[in-house]
Amino acid sequence: MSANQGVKERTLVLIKPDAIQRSLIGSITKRFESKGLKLVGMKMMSLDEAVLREHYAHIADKPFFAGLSKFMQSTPVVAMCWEGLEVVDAVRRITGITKAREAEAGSIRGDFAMSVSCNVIHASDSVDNAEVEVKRFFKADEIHSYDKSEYMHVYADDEL
Ligand code: IDP
Ligand code: MG
Repeated sequence: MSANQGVKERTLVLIKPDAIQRSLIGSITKRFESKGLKLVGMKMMSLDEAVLREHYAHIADKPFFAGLSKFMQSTPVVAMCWEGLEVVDAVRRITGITKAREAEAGSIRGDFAMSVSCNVIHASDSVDNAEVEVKRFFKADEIHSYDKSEYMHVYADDEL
């Protein structure tokens, strides 16, 4: 890997069961690719109650958690790790707000979803949480390093 493609920042995205059922995996992944982000990890996996309690610890005591947990276990999810400059913030902007029917047009939730709970993807909300979440869903050898030839057109020299 060349020096100018060193790791910038990584974030976790989960494609949720509503998107799996609605055949949106390709459309959603395309949004991140088109933005210029580098895909460094990707797998389909089934989540259990334990990992969901950990992942959603901040809302595990809410009345909707049981329903959310059931929903998140209703199909496998697609876990993705994306890399880029200030990528955590960039991906949250592309994702849109939690209540999808009010999410900005052009965002993934704004364009593909209507629900608060079935809002098609999860995205890490801070750099610190992203680091923890990537480790929660990926083993070290499931995250890949490689040069992406388009980087020289995605970023200016002083950003690389
Ligand atoms: P976020 O996904 O936009 O970061 P969080 O507040 O972290 O939103 O909530 C995690 C997930 O929990 C949401 O994406 C959604 O699926 C679900 N959720 C959040 N609030 C509600 C609610 O009020 N009712 C039902 N589900 C909710
Ligand atoms: Mg969140």
